[in-house]
This record gives sequence, C-alpha cells and structure tokens, in this order.
Amino acid sequence: MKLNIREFSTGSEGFLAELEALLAWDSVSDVAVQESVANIVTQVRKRGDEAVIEFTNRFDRREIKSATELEISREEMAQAKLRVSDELVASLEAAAQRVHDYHERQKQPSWQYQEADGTVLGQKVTPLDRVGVYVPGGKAAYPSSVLMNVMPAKVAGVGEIIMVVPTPDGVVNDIVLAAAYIAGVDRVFTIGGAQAVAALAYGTDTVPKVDKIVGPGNIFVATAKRMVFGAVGIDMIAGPSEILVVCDGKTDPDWIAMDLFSQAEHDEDAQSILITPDKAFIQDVKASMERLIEAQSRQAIIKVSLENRGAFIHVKDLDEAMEIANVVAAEHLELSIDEPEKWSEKIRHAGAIFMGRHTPEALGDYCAGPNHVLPTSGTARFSSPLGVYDFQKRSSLINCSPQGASDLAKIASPLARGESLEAHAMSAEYRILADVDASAVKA
Ligand code: HSO
Ligand code: ZN
Repeated sequence: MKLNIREFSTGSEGFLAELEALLAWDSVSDVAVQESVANIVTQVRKRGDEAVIEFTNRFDRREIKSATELEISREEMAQAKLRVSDELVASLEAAAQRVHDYHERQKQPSWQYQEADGTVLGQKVTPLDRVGVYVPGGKAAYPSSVLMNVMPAKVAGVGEIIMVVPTPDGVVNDIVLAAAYIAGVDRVFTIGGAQAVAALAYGTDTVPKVDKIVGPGNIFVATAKRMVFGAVGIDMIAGPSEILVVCDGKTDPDWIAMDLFSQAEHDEDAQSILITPDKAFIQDVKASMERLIEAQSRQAIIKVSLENRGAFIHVKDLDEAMEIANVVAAEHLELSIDEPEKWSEKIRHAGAIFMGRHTPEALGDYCAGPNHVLPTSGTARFSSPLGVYDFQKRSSLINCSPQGASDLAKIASPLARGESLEAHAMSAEYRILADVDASAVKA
C-alpha cells in the first residue's frame, strides 16, 4: 500500500516553520462540549446519584434503577479474572509486579534536620487518602493503563482507590476488571464521561468523593477534569500519543517501521516521526512500511495517522538529531543507535527515553516497569511521567527551640513591620528571650 508521508530535511529553507506546523496540536476545547459538561457537572453536584443514574442510562444505554447496581465488587472482579486466559493473567501479573518494583524506587521519604540551636525543620510525606482512576470504556480501554495508573498510587500508600469505567450497553471488559483486581483497586463503578468525573469530585450517596482524579479520557472527560480541578487534584490532560525514533540507519528497517506503527495504531491523531542522518534509510523504512501495513489489523488508523501527522526528517548528523529531539520533547523517544547511553546525555526533553535497538516503546508500554502515562505534546519540557510522587503530598515541619524562636523573631519582626503587619511582629517578638547577660549584671 502506497503511503504518503511527509519528508523534511534540516538543510532545506523553512525547516523550522515546517517542524512547528508538524508538531502543532490544537487542544482547544469546543464551546458546545464545555456547555454540555458544565450542565452535567452541575446536575451531578446538585442531585447526586439521581443525576448519575439519568446520565448513565442515557449515554450508556442502560436501565439502572438504583445506584447500588453501578458498583462492581472485588468478588466480581475476581470472577472476571477467571474468565480471562491463564496466559493473559500471567502477563498482567508479571507486568504489575515489574511496574510495582520500579515505582517502589520512586518513594520519597520524610526528612528532617536539626539546627545548632535545637530548632528542627523537615518535610513530612503523606499519601493521598482517596484517589479516583478513570478508565475509558470505548476503543481505548487499555488494561495496561489500569496497571500504570493504579500501581504508583498503591506504592504511594493511597488509602482507597476507586475506579470508574463506562460500560456502554452494560458490557463489562473482563481484562480491565482482571487488571483492576490484580492492581488492588478497592471499588469499581460502571460509570463514565463527565458524570463519573463529577461524581468522584463531589461525591454522591454511592460514589465516594476522592482527593485526586487520574486517567485518560475523551474530550468530555478531559473537559470535566479541567472543570473540577481545584475541588480535587487532577493529573495531566493527555494529548495524542507520539513517538520520535532517532536511527543511524543500522537497525533493521522492518523493526523501525513497526515501532512507528505501534504509536500510529493508537489513533488517527497519534504522531510517529523518524529522524536519521541516512537518507537512503528513509526509503528503506518507507518500503518496509508499505509492505508491512498490508497485514496490519489497524491499517486504516495507521494510514491516517502517518499521512496526517507522521514524518521522516533527514538530518546532517546525530548531533543535529539530538537538537531536534529536544525541540520536539516527545512523549516517547527511541534512540536506535550505537552508544545510546552516551547520546542520551544530550537529551533534555522527553517523556521516556528508549535506548538501543532492542528497546522498542512497546516494551515500555506494557511491562518494562516505568510508567506509560507520559507528558505529551511537548509538555516533557516541564513535566514528568506519572509516578508515586503524584500520589503523595508534602507538609512542612517547623519545631523551634526557645533560642531558635528568639533568633528567628529578630529576623521576622522587621519584615513584619515592613509589611505593616503588627500582630505578626508582636507574635514573633513575644518569643524573644530576655537578654541573659543583662539579667546577670542586674543580679
Ligand atoms: N502508548 C500508550 C500506552 C499504551 N500502549 C497502552 C498500549 N497500551 C501511551 O502513550
Ligand atoms: Zn502504546
């Protein structure tokens, strides 16, 4: 099948403008969607379960009468797991274990230190009490994403994990439930869309109010998450998935073609880009793609994705490739080159760096250990993969000794008076100790 994929060269005039146009992703949210989501959120906030039932029956074509019908117990999750093949269960369990072990290393301990005068300062780390995990129900219902969202929360020590997943026409996804069971989700509700986000954010008689909502979703879910932010915490709002492969031309072009497909098959908006200093290699990969796409089950999505947002970029050398990789700040960066450790030192912006020819993104998506929830659309410039730290928060600790308080008060008092805050100044000054030498002289 012929594929019409853009080709650029850094040497050509206007390259940077072309690159910018290629990367542009418009996440503007629709006014009509905003209005509809605002209405749903308000209704759920006001009328609780009654509104959740109404919207669920309407949007998911269900006939729920009581909100208790919306819950799936741990027992039912265990039953779902029994309906999944042994091979798949074994893979889910192995993946969960590896993701768990990786995230164990991210745990941040509380710490404190003592100053010479006895004052103690520190930071206390506490897991969130209750977290909501949104799992999409439609074409993007990924059991692997259940593991990736739940495991770091588990490792952080979150008290209770509530999962919501829409079940259009009442059809449950056994693999998603099996993953939830294995990951240790406490409660599951078969609700989705903005109504599920609102129920988690404000709580209803049936759905408990959570402290933070994580997990991907469609435009309704993303808009609802933005709307409830503040009442609860949220994770990042994910854009379409992207991969940037840097290859020196020495990897099997079939491997590179399939690595690019693996991202393109997610959805039509996904972005797959190859950068190489070897011009002939671009043609080799293209030939591989045109041959391999024939047998791909998601051929139609792959084709649209590659033709709309895919690209081959020819660069002068690997140094230039690294410069462009930093501009792109891709969600996934594959360094399919010799000495990837050395080259990775030049990378400053990427959600995850896959090093060497034997490290395709797909292994990271499922089971290497690191999280597959990563910053998209260039946000790797300022944000990080989902991790244990997203489910922990920090409190500052201050414990002044009498001498420490006295010394600090002498610093604080002029600052407070400079801000015309007299009560602050006096509160500090009360702690100033009487001058010991002066009293000694008096005696
Ligand atoms: N590549 C996706 C994650 C995923 N892949 C789930 C397969 N299943 C995130 O960018
Ligand atoms: Zn993937």
